[in-house]
Amino acid sequence: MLDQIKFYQTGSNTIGNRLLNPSMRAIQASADRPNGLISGHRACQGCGEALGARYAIDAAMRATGGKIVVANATGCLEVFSTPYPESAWQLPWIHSLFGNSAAVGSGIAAAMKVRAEKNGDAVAPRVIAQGGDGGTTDIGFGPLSGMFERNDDVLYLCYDNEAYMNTGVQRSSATPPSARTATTQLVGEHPGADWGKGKDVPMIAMAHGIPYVATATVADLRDLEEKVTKAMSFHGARYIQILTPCPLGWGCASGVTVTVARMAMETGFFPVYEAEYGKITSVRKIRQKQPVINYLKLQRRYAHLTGKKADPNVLARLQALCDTNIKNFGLLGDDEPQLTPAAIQAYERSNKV
Ligand SMILES: Cc1ncc(C[n+]2csc(CCOP(=O)(O)OP(=O)(O)O)c2C)c(N)n1
Ligand code: SF4
Ligand SMILES: [Mg+2]
Repeated sequence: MLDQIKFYQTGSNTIGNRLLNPSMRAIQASADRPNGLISGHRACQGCGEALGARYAIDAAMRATGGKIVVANATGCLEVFSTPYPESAWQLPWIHSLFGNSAAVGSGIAAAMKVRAEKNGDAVAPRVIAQGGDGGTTDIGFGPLSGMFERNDDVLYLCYDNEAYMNTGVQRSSATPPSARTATTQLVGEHPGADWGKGKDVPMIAMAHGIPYVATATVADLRDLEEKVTKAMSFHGARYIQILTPCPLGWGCASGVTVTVARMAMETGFFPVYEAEYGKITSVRKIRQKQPVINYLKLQRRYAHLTGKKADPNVLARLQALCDTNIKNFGLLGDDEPQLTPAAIQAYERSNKV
């Protein structure tokens, strides 16, 4: 038992609340509070993923009376929360492979259902599968689509930081165009990530017609909590994609994580909405519309677009992308969303101009 809290790495015995005398544990570690992810993890300062996971999982715990099991894909969230032999999770939690957390979630949900039926339990524990954007939009995409198609009783949470952060900031299918990553360098005629590539997984999830799909950001944590709570009121496949800025990969100060996420919403860069059975049911309106440059200039991954040598055509293209989102999702004033499931493909194409 350690008797002194240290907030720095000390080999394999780095501090974890579970190793501390109960009187020394952080208040968040109290068994009476629904704190799924507690102190002792090793996320970078200002990590949007740690913030998002904390609020999302706590909301799910509250909604289910603590009866949840979480399957977590490989990625920053898994790595920083479970430094062997410790864990910062205070709930049943399993590390799947990088690409199969949706499949592991599906399997657990099936097993829980059978067990509850056998035992005559009124309710079975609920299941959450989660992962980063790489694990979700790329390598885990097949199992995720299978989970949607079978309508398995799993809530999938994608923590979207728009690249493979844990392995050194490589491009994923969620990396926005023109962003610099380790694999989309500032070279050639079109520096940064290519245009015309990538996947809009919330839209793809909607096209599966599953009960509930939503997007959220860490700039509006109450909205995130409400969406997770609502997701837990449905059975069947559900999907929430949470924009979680990564100070390291995005090149922003650790103190502006929430500001950057808010700017992603206020520019229309990241539309925030929810949908039931393939139809948009609500959108989070822009409160104070911002030009895209105000979002870009907070991040060094876009430094080539904010200095004197910035290409005005690329900036205009990024602004057009935001404007298209604003129009399609009805993000301003009393505008209605224009997207229907049938229009999703057209939307996909229009965002790739
Ligand atoms: C099959 C397989 N391929 C590659 C890896 C290496 N790997 C571990 S984490 C990771 C990146 C995760 O990116 P993402 O899912 O976006 O999560 P983030 O770290 O950004 O939160 C990769 C490529 C692996 N663990 N397993
Ligand atoms: S690299 Fe990014 S996602 Fe990973 S722990 Fe650090 S801030 Fe979080
Ligand atoms: Mg990622």
